[in-house]
Amino acid sequence: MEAKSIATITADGKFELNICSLTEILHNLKCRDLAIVSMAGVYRTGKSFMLNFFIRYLREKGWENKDWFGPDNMKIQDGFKWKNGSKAHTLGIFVCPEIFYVKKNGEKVGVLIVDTQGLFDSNSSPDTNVNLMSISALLSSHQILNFQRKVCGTDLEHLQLSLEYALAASRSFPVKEKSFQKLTFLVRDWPNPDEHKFGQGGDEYIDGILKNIDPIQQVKKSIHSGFEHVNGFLMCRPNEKIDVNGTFEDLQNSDITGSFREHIIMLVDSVLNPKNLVVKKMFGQPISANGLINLISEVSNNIKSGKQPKIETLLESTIKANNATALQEAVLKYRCLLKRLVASSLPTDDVLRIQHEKAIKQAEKVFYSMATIGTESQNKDVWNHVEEECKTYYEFKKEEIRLRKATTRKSALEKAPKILQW
Ligand SMILES: Nc1nc2c(ncn2[C@@H]2O[C@H](COP(=O)(O)OP(=O)(O)O)[C@@H](O)[C@H]2O)c(=O)[nH]1
Ligand SMILES: [Mg+2]
Repeated sequence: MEAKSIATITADGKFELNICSLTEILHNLKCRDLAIVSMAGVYRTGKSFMLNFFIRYLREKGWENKDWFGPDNMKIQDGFKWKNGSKAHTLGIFVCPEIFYVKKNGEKVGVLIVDTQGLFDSNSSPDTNVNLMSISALLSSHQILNFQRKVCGTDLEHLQLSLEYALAASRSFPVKEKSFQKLTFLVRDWPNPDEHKFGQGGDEYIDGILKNIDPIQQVKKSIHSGFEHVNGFLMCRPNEKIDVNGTFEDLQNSDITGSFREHIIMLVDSVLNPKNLVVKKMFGQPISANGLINLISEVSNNIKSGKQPKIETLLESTIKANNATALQEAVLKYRCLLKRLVASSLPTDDVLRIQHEKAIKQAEKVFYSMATIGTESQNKDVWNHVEEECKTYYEFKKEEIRLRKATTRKSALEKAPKILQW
């Protein structure tokens, strides 16, 4: 299986979104909630390498299977291939087309793994960086930024530009929740374990950076007002066999040794164990797959026309997509309830009307449990549409029952003489 590209940087440095492949992947989604983990960073810093372990953990259900890492002779690249390289066609956002299902608090959640290649790359223009980072952040519920040895100020400046959306959101709307959810700074080959220990020592390290360095004060503000949770993770250096100058195609489990292996296991569990997974939300509300596609298309259209997408537009399209899903679900609920009654009997007009009234109440419950982000009047407008659709269906069923009753009467009359003849 190969990664699917959902955004690429063309040879002349333009940013192109391929929304169809995202739609294709999400089309088969078998649940409502999504957790989207995205790893972004400079080329050749071990991102794809690490994501292979993410996929293995999900496939092997690592949270309940202590042998998920597999036998010594298992290849690192086992059954899944990320695009490698620094050429234009390998820069962009890639998604593992397999959605992994896990149970979190009793609910089914679909997990999607995303690899963002070329962020903060010296070859990419600042605009490209902003676009890549924005799409990656909008798409994901957990954004992991991968760095070599340290987190530098210039990287954070790029980051700050793309977090302007989040800032704008908190200023323009009475939405209390932050736009984005979790941001992890992952540092590879961390050289100073005496200062900050490997693994969770990354939390203090990141706190220190965000606190102390003056020129990036604005970054600190953007990050804290944009993301609900910010943390860090420091990885130790692997053995010489695993080297940034080589490839990992021929490497196998036995090459991943000691502390490096321990920290891979620790990191993967801290991100993907269902109890740690972050369900994707937008403005504090879970967002449907449709909503997400709608949102990304909106951003893509804005990028194409050279504009930075405005947060107002994003919020509007999130509300629209969310309400459209609420409408569909409410009408579906209504239809199911009515169908169930009609399938088993030919009810009288009165019985049908009573069932219609009950079903409308149920549909209303479904609708308002989902339509939670729009204003009262926006939601009321959409609810009126639900009511109209339900009424049309009710009239249709009423007519159907009338016709079926007439047919039954007719055939009973036709059969009657035959029975008499017996
Ligand atoms: N020094 C070092 N090299 C790594 C690490 N993880 C993976 N590598 C190696 O770095 C090279 C590039 O890895 P890759 O995952 O393709 O990088 P990407 O371009 O960021 O996706 C491969 O040869 C990996 O084996 C790490 O933590 N430290
Ligand atoms: Mg890669």
